[in-house]
Amino acid sequence: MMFPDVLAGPHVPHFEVHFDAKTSALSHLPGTCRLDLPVPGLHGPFEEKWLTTGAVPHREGPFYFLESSDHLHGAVVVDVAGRLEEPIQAAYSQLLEICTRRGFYLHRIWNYVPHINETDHGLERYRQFNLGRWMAFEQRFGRDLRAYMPAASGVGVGGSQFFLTFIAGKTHPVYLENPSQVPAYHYPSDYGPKPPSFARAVLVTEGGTTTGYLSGTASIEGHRTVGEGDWHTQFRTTMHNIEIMFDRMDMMEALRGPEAAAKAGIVRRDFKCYLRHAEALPLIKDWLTEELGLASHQATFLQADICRQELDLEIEAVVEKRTSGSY
Ligand code: 3EB
Repeated sequence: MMFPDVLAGPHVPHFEVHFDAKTSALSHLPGTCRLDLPVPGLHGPFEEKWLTTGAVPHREGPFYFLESSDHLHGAVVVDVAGRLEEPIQAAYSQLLEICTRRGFYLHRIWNYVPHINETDHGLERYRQFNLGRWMAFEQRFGRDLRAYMPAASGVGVGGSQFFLTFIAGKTHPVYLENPSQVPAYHYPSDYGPKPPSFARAVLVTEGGTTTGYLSGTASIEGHRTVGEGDWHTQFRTTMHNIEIMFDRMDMMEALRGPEAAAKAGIVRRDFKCYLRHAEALPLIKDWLTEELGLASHQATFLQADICRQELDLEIEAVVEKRTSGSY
């Protein structure tokens, strides 16, 4: 089980992500695993702590992770100077191998792709990444590959290192799609030789709570970008997609302010917003916190390039709801 911080003492093993780091680092201490990510912070908490009771640190090749009886939680840093296909396929193959051999399903992945919108050797780097990732899923799962795709985010980062953090669990999750968007794994080849490998959201029910992982959500309808050059339209379209997904997750109250959320048993609602342009922060921060009834410190805003050149923002969420027991 992963518990909110407040319930646990300092001795509980945890995986930490520190955004806005000057330099990258992936390290182990007894009972902790820590990734320092050089993704610039714009606002809100830049530290994430995921508690994993009873977990033990492991290292396999370049992967560092904590393993408990029901979860894996970890990260990898890969140097990628040239084309991305091969190193990404290798990293994903190893991750899928680690999970499968130990009996875990991937629930959520965060990808940070260096210079994501740049083209080298005739193919945009995000498309190179998609190709390598897809090949790894296909090699592991064959024709069934789409049935194993986790919720994910994929955004840009500077430098020449690829970063990935992941959560896997023993529970086979429920995978959800958005009926107003083409599933990303069915995007047509206009968006690259192989589509992105992720589900729009994943639901995991265990120990009396349901955790919903909402993938990075952007201003896309069908498979087309909506509102190029228009932050307000992009924000409204993104929120509309989020509402559709929260409805499907049975988590609508998580969008309706603290009282309604608490009353419905929502015990966690963490939103993260990636902005291509730091100048968009004041507007988008006001719109998002207003819309969700959040205090401004309750959402994290990071500066990152988004996987499509025309997109200026992407929003993701982790929500948790008590589904049994009294509250
Ligand atoms: C989209 O809907 C926007 O490549 O893993 C969102 C979440 C996006 C994850 C990924 C990409 C990814 O296609 C981009």
